[in-house]
Amino acid sequence: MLKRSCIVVAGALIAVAACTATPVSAASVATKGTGWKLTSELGVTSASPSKTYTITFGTEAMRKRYTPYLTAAVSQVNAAGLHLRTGGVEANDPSACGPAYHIQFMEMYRPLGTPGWSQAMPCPNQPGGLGRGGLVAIDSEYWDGTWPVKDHVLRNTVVHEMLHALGLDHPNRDIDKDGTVEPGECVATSYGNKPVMCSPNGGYGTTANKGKLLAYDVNGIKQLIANAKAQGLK
Ligand SMILES: [Ca+2]
Ligand SMILES: [Zn+2]
Repeated sequence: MLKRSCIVVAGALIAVAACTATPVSAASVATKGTGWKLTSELGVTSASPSKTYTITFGTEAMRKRYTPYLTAAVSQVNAAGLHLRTGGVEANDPSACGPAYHIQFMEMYRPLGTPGWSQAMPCPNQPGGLGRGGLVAIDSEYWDGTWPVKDHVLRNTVVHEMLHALGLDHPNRDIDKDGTVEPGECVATSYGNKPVMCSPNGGYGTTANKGKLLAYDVNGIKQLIANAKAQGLK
């Protein structure tokens, strides 16, 4: 089974992220709701209503590989009020954030050290909690034949990680009240579909909808923008 994680990419960034989250103080800022959760732990709870976030890729091969997987999700994010586009090739460093409002895709062999795990995070602890992009490290094992992944899982994973970089966290919660938040324990639609941000392996399984956000995830994006506006962040 494919697994995913949201916490860290590597190096210096980890220490910052793990140790010093900026508290959210404004009463008007909401950080979680039904089927969505924002990245309060990393100090990112808003997204700019005016800037455009650009997804870039470490190589041309990656750009060609991932852009089609992201197209539908990018449209949905824009429809929700967050300006997002796929861009070109850009050098990146897994231990540091890139240019402002960039989401940098890279491939790494087991970025978390665990087979099948990919990772992503927003640049942590931004002023006012306003996200400025982040880093995505896709496990290279999906592509070298050592970790076969179903197509819909792969597409959902790529979108899931991108949304982490924008500021969405896992919405898993203890629905069955057994005292533990379990893998896959997320709200679901009447058809059994869970948020693409549900960990692990959320999102639609159908050909028509793989790689798309559910309404739960869209509500999270909308809240990132609403939180910025509520605080007067541009
Ligand atoms: Ca539980
Ligand atoms: Zn995740």
